[in-house]
Amino acid sequence: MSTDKNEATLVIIKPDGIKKSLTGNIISRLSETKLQIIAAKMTTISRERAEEHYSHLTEKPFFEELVKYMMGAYHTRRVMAMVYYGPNAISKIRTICGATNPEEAEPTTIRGSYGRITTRGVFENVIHASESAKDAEKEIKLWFGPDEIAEVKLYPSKETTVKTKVHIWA
Ligand code: IDP
Ligand code: MG
Repeated sequence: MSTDKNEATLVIIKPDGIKKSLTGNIISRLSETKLQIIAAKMTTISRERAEEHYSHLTEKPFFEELVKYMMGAYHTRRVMAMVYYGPNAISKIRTICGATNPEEAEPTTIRGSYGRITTRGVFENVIHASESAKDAEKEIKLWFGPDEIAEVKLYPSKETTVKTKVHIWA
């Protein structure tokens, strides 16, 4: 019997990945894992969300450039966010992504194939993937609400009624 634990992990195709038309290619590579995609959306990142997503890096000299990169200052404002789910999802996805520094990443990994280091000093490495179950929970909750996740109940949630303005088709 397999002892592999089902895990969820957050994947973001970063603005350079979108701009370079790598979306399909990246999803094809990640499908090698046989994991399930249980949430997916195209969205844009506010400064607040970018800063919160990378809150562990606020002291780094490249933090401001990283936030600008993620907000789309150099490519496009769109990113694609997804939740992958299944046995050992976190390490399976990280392995295909490759090392943080694209110059050190294995050439066959996504970051090794498509990443670059900019003259502004940021690793533009086309994809984000959660590093641990704790990070994944923080990140998934930052990017998705419970109703956006299909089929799997990942974390405790509660029902509430909200009165809010939304756009509908005119
Ligand atoms: P990870 O994305 O592999 O989990 P983190 O240390 O969490 O790596 O860093 C988040 C992002 O910040 C990286 O994906 C990369 O875009 C950028 N980054 C990390 N370390 C450096 C660095 O030393 N120089 C420039 N950019 C970096
Ligand atoms: Mg990280």
